Amino acid sequence: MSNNSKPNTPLVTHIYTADPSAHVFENKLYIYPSHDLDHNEPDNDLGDQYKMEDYHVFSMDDIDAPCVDCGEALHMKDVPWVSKQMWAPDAAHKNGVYYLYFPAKDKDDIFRIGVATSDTPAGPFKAQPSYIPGTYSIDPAVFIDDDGKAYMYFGGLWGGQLQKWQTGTFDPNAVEPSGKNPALGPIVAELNDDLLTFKSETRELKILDEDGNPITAEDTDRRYFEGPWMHKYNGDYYLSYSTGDTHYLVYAVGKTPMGPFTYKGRILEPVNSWTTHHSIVEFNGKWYLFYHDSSLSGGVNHKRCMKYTELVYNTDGTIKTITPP
Ligand code: FUB
Repeated sequence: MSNNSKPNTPLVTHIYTADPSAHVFENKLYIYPSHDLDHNEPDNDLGDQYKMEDYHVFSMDDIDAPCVDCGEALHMKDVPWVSKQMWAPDAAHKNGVYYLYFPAKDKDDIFRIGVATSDTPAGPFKAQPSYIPGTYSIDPAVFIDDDGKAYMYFGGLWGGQLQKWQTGTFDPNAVEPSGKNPALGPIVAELNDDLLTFKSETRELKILDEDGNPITAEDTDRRYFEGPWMHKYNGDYYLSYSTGDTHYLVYAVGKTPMGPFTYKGRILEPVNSWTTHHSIVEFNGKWYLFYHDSSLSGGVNHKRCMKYTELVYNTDGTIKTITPP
Protein backbone atom coordinates (compact mmCIF):
# COMPACT_ATOMS: atom_id res chain seq x y z
CA MET A 1 0.00 0.00 0.00
CA SER A 2 1.56 3.34 -0.97
CA ASN A 3 1.70 6.33 1.37
CA ASN A 4 -0.36 9.47 1.03
CA SER A 5 1.42 12.21 -0.94
CA LYS A 6 2.93 15.22 0.82
CA PRO A 7 4.44 18.43 -0.57
CA ASN A 8 8.22 18.49 -1.12
CA THR A 9 8.49 14.75 -0.47
CA PRO A 10 9.29 12.03 -3.05
CA LEU A 11 6.00 10.99 -4.65
CA VAL A 12 7.30 7.47 -5.16
CA THR A 13 10.38 5.69 -3.83
CA HIS A 14 10.34 2.30 -5.60
CA ILE A 15 11.94 3.70 -8.79
CA TYR A 16 13.79 6.91 -9.65
CA THR A 17 11.65 9.48 -11.48
CA ALA A 18 12.35 12.94 -12.97
CA ASP A 19 10.96 15.65 -15.26
CA PRO A 20 7.33 15.27 -14.10
CA SER A 21 4.70 16.57 -16.53
CA ALA A 22 1.42 16.73 -14.60
CA HIS A 23 -2.04 16.96 -16.20
CA VAL A 24 -5.63 16.65 -15.05
CA PHE A 25 -7.35 13.91 -17.03
CA GLU A 26 -10.64 12.27 -16.04
CA ASN A 27 -10.73 14.43 -12.83
CA LYS A 28 -7.46 12.93 -11.56
CA LEU A 29 -3.86 14.01 -11.67
CA TYR A 30 -1.77 12.03 -14.13
CA ILE A 31 2.00 12.43 -14.06
CA TYR A 32 4.30 11.61 -16.97
CA PRO A 33 7.91 11.58 -15.72
CA SER A 34 11.21 10.23 -16.99
CA HIS A 35 12.31 6.95 -15.43
CA ASP A 36 15.94 7.23 -14.25
CA LEU A 37 17.84 3.94 -14.36
CA ASP A 38 19.67 2.86 -11.20
CA HIS A 39 23.32 2.62 -12.41
CA ASN A 40 26.64 3.94 -11.12
CA GLU A 41 28.34 5.34 -14.23
CA PRO A 42 29.93 8.82 -14.02
CA ASP A 43 28.30 12.12 -15.09
CA ASN A 44 29.38 14.30 -18.01
CA ASP A 45 28.15 17.61 -19.50
CA LEU A 46 26.43 15.79 -22.37
CA GLY A 47 24.09 13.92 -20.04
CA ASP A 48 25.27 10.43 -21.06
CA GLN A 49 24.36 9.36 -17.50
CA TYR A 50 20.66 9.87 -18.30
CA LYS A 51 20.12 6.43 -19.81
CA MET A 52 16.39 6.06 -19.64
CA GLU A 53 14.70 3.22 -21.52
CA ASP A 54 11.00 3.44 -20.71
CA TYR A 55 8.16 5.47 -19.22
CA HIS A 56 5.82 4.75 -16.33
CA VAL A 57 2.65 6.80 -15.84
CA PHE A 58 1.45 7.72 -12.34
CA SER A 59 -1.95 8.83 -11.05
CA MET A 60 -3.21 10.63 -7.95
CA ASP A 61 -6.92 10.73 -7.07
CA ASP A 62 -6.28 13.88 -5.04
CA ILE A 63 -3.28 16.02 -4.18
CA ASP A 64 -2.78 14.18 -0.89
CA ALA A 65 -3.73 10.71 -2.19
CA PRO A 66 -1.12 8.01 -2.87
CA CYS A 67 0.80 8.39 -6.12
CA VAL A 68 0.05 5.16 -7.95
CA ASP A 69 2.39 3.58 -10.49
CA CYS A 70 0.14 2.56 -13.40
CA GLY A 71 3.00 0.47 -14.83
CA GLU A 72 5.19 0.66 -17.88
CA ALA A 73 3.47 2.74 -20.56
CA LEU A 74 6.08 2.60 -23.32
CA HIS A 75 9.49 0.91 -23.74
CA MET A 76 12.13 1.87 -26.29
CA LYS A 77 12.19 -1.67 -27.68
CA ASP A 78 8.71 -0.92 -29.06
CA VAL A 79 9.76 2.31 -30.81
CA PRO A 80 11.42 1.45 -34.13
CA TRP A 81 13.37 4.69 -34.62
CA VAL A 82 14.88 4.98 -31.09
CA SER A 83 18.41 3.94 -30.11
CA LYS A 84 18.65 5.29 -26.54
CA GLN A 85 17.92 7.97 -23.91
CA MET A 86 14.18 8.44 -23.61
CA TRP A 87 14.24 11.81 -21.85
CA ALA A 88 11.59 14.19 -20.48
CA PRO A 89 8.10 13.41 -21.87
CA ASP A 90 4.75 15.21 -21.93
CA ALA A 91 1.16 14.18 -22.62
CA ALA A 92 -2.00 15.63 -24.14
CA HIS A 93 -5.63 14.63 -24.64
CA LYS A 94 -8.04 15.34 -27.48
CA ASN A 95 -11.27 13.67 -28.62
CA GLY A 96 -10.78 10.56 -26.46
CA VAL A 97 -7.19 9.95 -27.54
CA TYR A 98 -4.22 10.38 -25.18
CA TYR A 99 -0.86 11.34 -26.63
CA LEU A 100 2.57 10.72 -25.09
CA TYR A 101 5.32 12.91 -26.55
CA PHE A 102 8.92 11.90 -25.89
CA PRO A 103 12.44 12.83 -26.98
CA ALA A 104 15.01 10.13 -27.69
CA LYS A 105 18.13 9.59 -29.78
CA ASP A 106 17.59 8.11 -33.21
CA LYS A 107 19.95 5.57 -34.81
CA ASP A 108 22.32 8.44 -35.80
CA ASP A 109 22.58 9.68 -32.17
CA ILE A 110 20.44 12.73 -32.96
CA PHE A 111 17.65 13.69 -30.56
CA ARG A 112 14.20 13.70 -32.14
CA ILE A 113 10.68 13.83 -30.69
CA GLY A 114 8.22 10.99 -31.09
CA VAL A 115 4.58 10.46 -30.23
CA ALA A 116 2.59 7.47 -29.05
CA THR A 117 -1.16 7.12 -28.51
CA SER A 118 -3.57 5.32 -26.20
CA ASP A 119 -7.27 5.36 -25.39
CA THR A 120 -6.52 5.72 -21.66
CA PRO A 121 -4.35 8.27 -19.84
CA ALA A 122 -2.29 5.52 -18.19
CA GLY A 123 -1.47 3.75 -21.44
CA PRO A 124 0.06 1.49 -22.62
CA PHE A 125 0.89 3.74 -25.57
CA LYS A 126 1.57 2.66 -29.14
CA ALA A 127 4.33 4.63 -30.84
CA GLN A 128 4.16 6.00 -34.37
CA PRO A 129 6.71 4.23 -36.59
CA SER A 130 8.90 7.32 -37.00
CA TYR A 131 9.59 10.55 -35.11
CA ILE A 132 7.52 13.67 -35.81
CA PRO A 133 8.91 15.24 -39.01
CA GLY A 134 10.62 18.56 -38.29
CA THR A 135 11.44 17.76 -34.66
CA TYR A 136 14.88 17.84 -33.09
CA SER A 137 16.41 18.30 -29.63
CA ILE A 138 14.53 17.43 -26.41
CA ASP A 139 11.87 18.22 -23.82
CA PRO A 140 8.54 18.51 -25.66
CA ALA A 141 5.73 20.34 -23.86
CA VAL A 142 2.34 20.41 -25.56
CA PHE A 143 -0.14 23.16 -24.75
CA ILE A 144 -3.74 23.24 -26.04
CA ASP A 145 -5.20 26.72 -25.95
CA ASP A 146 -8.85 27.58 -25.19
CA ASP A 147 -9.51 27.95 -28.95
CA GLY A 148 -8.39 24.33 -29.51
CA LYS A 149 -5.09 25.21 -31.21
CA ALA A 150 -2.23 23.01 -30.00
CA TYR A 151 1.43 23.98 -29.76
CA MET A 152 4.59 22.02 -29.05
CA TYR A 153 7.45 23.78 -27.26
CA PHE A 154 10.81 22.02 -27.19
CA GLY A 155 14.60 22.31 -27.09
CA GLY A 156 17.50 21.88 -24.70
CA LEU A 157 21.15 22.97 -24.81
CA TRP A 158 24.39 20.87 -24.75
CA GLY A 159 23.44 17.17 -24.37
CA GLY A 160 19.99 18.14 -25.68
CA GLN A 161 21.72 19.38 -28.88
CA LEU A 162 19.70 22.59 -29.41
CA GLN A 163 22.93 24.56 -30.12
CA LYS A 164 23.67 22.21 -33.04
CA TRP A 165 20.57 23.34 -35.01
CA GLN A 166 21.22 27.10 -35.30
CA THR A 167 21.52 26.95 -39.11
CA GLY A 168 18.42 24.79 -39.52
CA THR A 169 20.42 21.60 -40.09
CA PHE A 170 22.41 19.49 -37.63
CA ASP A 171 25.98 20.77 -37.19
CA PRO A 172 27.84 18.48 -34.77
CA ASN A 173 30.46 21.18 -34.07
CA ALA A 174 28.15 24.12 -33.33
CA VAL A 175 28.30 25.62 -29.83
CA GLU A 176 25.99 27.77 -27.70
CA PRO A 177 26.19 31.53 -28.50
CA SER A 178 28.32 33.56 -26.08
CA GLY A 179 28.75 37.04 -24.61
CA LYS A 180 26.24 39.74 -25.54
CA ASN A 181 24.76 37.74 -28.43
CA PRO A 182 21.10 36.83 -27.97
CA ALA A 183 20.66 33.51 -26.18
CA LEU A 184 18.95 30.70 -28.06
CA GLY A 185 15.25 30.44 -27.32
CA PRO A 186 13.05 27.36 -27.17
CA ILE A 187 11.38 26.23 -30.40
CA VAL A 188 7.63 26.19 -31.02
CA ALA A 189 5.38 24.78 -33.74
CA GLU A 190 1.63 24.55 -34.05
CA LEU A 191 0.35 20.97 -34.24
CA ASN A 192 -2.17 19.68 -36.75
CA ASP A 193 -5.65 18.67 -35.56
CA ASP A 194 -4.50 15.03 -35.25
CA LEU A 195 -1.77 16.14 -32.77
CA LEU A 196 0.67 13.85 -34.61
CA THR A 197 2.38 16.26 -37.01
CA PHE A 198 3.32 19.94 -37.28
CA LYS A 199 0.98 22.34 -39.06
CA SER A 200 3.47 25.19 -39.12
CA GLU A 201 7.18 25.67 -39.57
CA THR A 202 9.14 25.64 -36.33
CA ARG A 203 9.98 29.04 -34.90
CA GLU A 204 12.42 30.18 -32.20
CA LEU A 205 10.72 32.05 -29.35
CA LYS A 206 11.97 35.42 -28.21
CA ILE A 207 12.58 36.00 -24.50
CA LEU A 208 13.14 39.68 -23.72
CA ASP A 209 14.34 41.57 -20.66
CA GLU A 210 12.39 44.39 -18.96
CA ASP A 211 13.70 46.91 -21.57
CA GLY A 212 12.57 44.81 -24.54
CA ASN A 213 16.07 43.55 -25.41
CA PRO A 214 16.76 39.84 -26.00
CA ILE A 215 18.16 37.99 -22.98
CA THR A 216 21.84 37.56 -23.81
CA ALA A 217 23.85 34.34 -23.87
CA GLU A 218 26.09 35.50 -21.01
CA ASP A 219 23.05 36.16 -18.80
CA THR A 220 23.07 32.57 -17.60
CA ASP A 221 20.82 33.30 -14.61
CA ARG A 222 17.99 34.07 -17.05
CA ARG A 223 18.76 32.51 -20.45
CA TYR A 224 16.79 29.54 -21.74
CA PHE A 225 18.50 26.16 -21.30
CA GLU A 226 15.88 23.36 -21.36
CA GLY A 227 12.57 22.06 -20.00
CA PRO A 228 9.96 24.49 -21.42
CA TRP A 229 6.41 24.55 -20.03
CA MET A 230 3.47 26.68 -21.11
CA HIS A 231 0.42 27.55 -19.04
CA LYS A 232 -2.22 30.24 -19.17
CA TYR A 233 -3.20 32.33 -16.16
CA ASN A 234 -5.73 35.18 -16.30
CA GLY A 235 -5.43 35.33 -20.10
CA ASP A 236 -1.61 35.62 -20.16
CA TYR A 237 0.79 32.98 -21.48
CA TYR A 238 3.50 31.87 -19.03
CA LEU A 239 6.58 30.29 -20.58
CA SER A 240 8.67 28.68 -17.83
CA TYR A 241 12.00 26.86 -18.18
CA SER A 242 15.27 25.77 -16.60
CA THR A 243 18.41 27.92 -16.81
CA GLY A 244 20.53 24.74 -16.78
CA ASP A 245 24.00 25.44 -15.44
CA THR A 246 22.70 28.09 -13.01
CA HIS A 247 19.95 25.70 -11.84
CA TYR A 248 16.92 28.04 -11.67
CA LEU A 249 13.36 27.52 -12.81
CA VAL A 250 12.26 30.88 -14.22
CA TYR A 251 9.38 32.33 -16.25
CA ALA A 252 8.52 34.91 -18.88
CA VAL A 253 5.04 36.18 -19.79
CA GLY A 254 3.52 36.96 -23.19
CA LYS A 255 0.21 37.91 -24.78
CA THR A 256 0.14 35.06 -27.32
CA PRO A 257 1.32 31.40 -27.24
CA MET A 258 4.08 32.35 -29.72
CA GLY A 259 5.34 35.28 -27.66
CA PRO A 260 7.33 37.45 -27.47
CA PHE A 261 7.81 36.78 -23.76
CA THR A 262 9.17 39.16 -21.13
CA TYR A 263 11.26 37.70 -18.36
CA LYS A 264 9.53 38.06 -14.99
CA GLY A 265 11.44 36.13 -12.34
CA ARG A 266 12.27 32.88 -10.60
CA ILE A 267 9.81 30.14 -9.75
CA LEU A 268 12.14 27.75 -7.93
CA GLU A 269 15.58 28.30 -6.42
CA PRO A 270 18.14 25.50 -7.07
CA VAL A 271 17.29 22.02 -5.85
CA ASN A 272 19.60 19.23 -4.72
CA SER A 273 20.36 18.08 -8.29
CA TRP A 274 22.20 19.52 -11.34
CA THR A 275 19.03 19.42 -13.42
CA THR A 276 15.83 21.17 -12.47
CA HIS A 277 12.66 20.48 -14.46
CA HIS A 278 9.00 21.14 -13.84
CA SER A 279 5.37 21.39 -14.86
CA ILE A 280 2.58 23.64 -13.61
CA VAL A 281 -1.01 22.47 -13.28
CA GLU A 282 -4.28 23.71 -11.78
CA PHE A 283 -6.16 21.06 -9.83
CA ASN A 284 -9.30 21.54 -7.71
CA GLY A 285 -8.85 25.33 -7.56
CA LYS A 286 -5.16 25.43 -6.60
CA TRP A 287 -1.99 25.66 -8.66
CA TYR A 288 0.86 23.20 -8.23
CA LEU A 289 4.48 22.98 -9.30
CA PHE A 290 5.70 19.46 -10.01
CA TYR A 291 9.50 19.28 -9.93
CA HIS A 292 12.35 16.91 -9.08
CA ASP A 293 15.52 16.69 -7.06
CA SER A 294 18.03 13.97 -6.18
CA SER A 295 17.24 13.70 -2.47
CA LEU A 296 16.09 10.08 -2.73
CA SER A 297 19.58 8.99 -3.85
CA GLY A 298 21.48 11.36 -1.54
CA GLY A 299 22.33 13.73 -4.40
CA VAL A 300 23.19 11.47 -7.38
CA ASN A 301 22.31 13.62 -10.42
CA HIS A 302 20.87 10.80 -12.51
CA LYS A 303 18.83 9.20 -9.70
CA ARG A 304 16.08 11.73 -9.14
CA CYS A 305 12.65 11.80 -7.53
CA MET A 306 9.56 13.76 -8.49
CA LYS A 307 7.82 16.00 -5.94
CA TYR A 308 5.18 18.71 -5.88
CA THR A 309 4.53 21.92 -4.00
CA GLU A 310 1.84 24.60 -4.16
CA LEU A 311 2.47 27.52 -6.53
CA VAL A 312 1.09 30.91 -5.48
CA TYR A 313 0.49 34.03 -7.61
CA ASN A 314 0.72 37.58 -6.37
CA THR A 315 -2.21 39.88 -7.21
CA ASP A 316 -0.23 41.37 -10.16
CA GLY A 317 0.10 37.93 -11.77
CA THR A 318 3.73 37.36 -10.77
CA ILE A 319 4.63 34.06 -9.13
CA LYS A 320 5.97 33.85 -5.58
CA THR A 321 9.48 32.38 -5.71
CA ILE A 322 9.75 29.01 -3.98
CA THR A 323 12.82 28.02 -2.00
CA PRO A 324 13.04 24.23 -1.74
CA PRO A 325 13.17 23.02 1.87
O1 FUB B 1 16.02 13.75 -17.72
C1 FUB B 1 16.90 13.97 -18.80
C2 FUB B 1 17.07 15.42 -19.05
O2 FUB B 1 17.53 16.05 -17.87
C3 FUB B 1 15.79 16.16 -19.38
O3 FUB B 1 15.35 15.94 -20.69
C4 FUB B 1 16.23 17.53 -19.06
O4 FUB B 1 15.20 18.47 -19.00
C5 FUB B 1 16.90 17.32 -17.73
O5 FUB B 1 16.00 17.25 -16.66
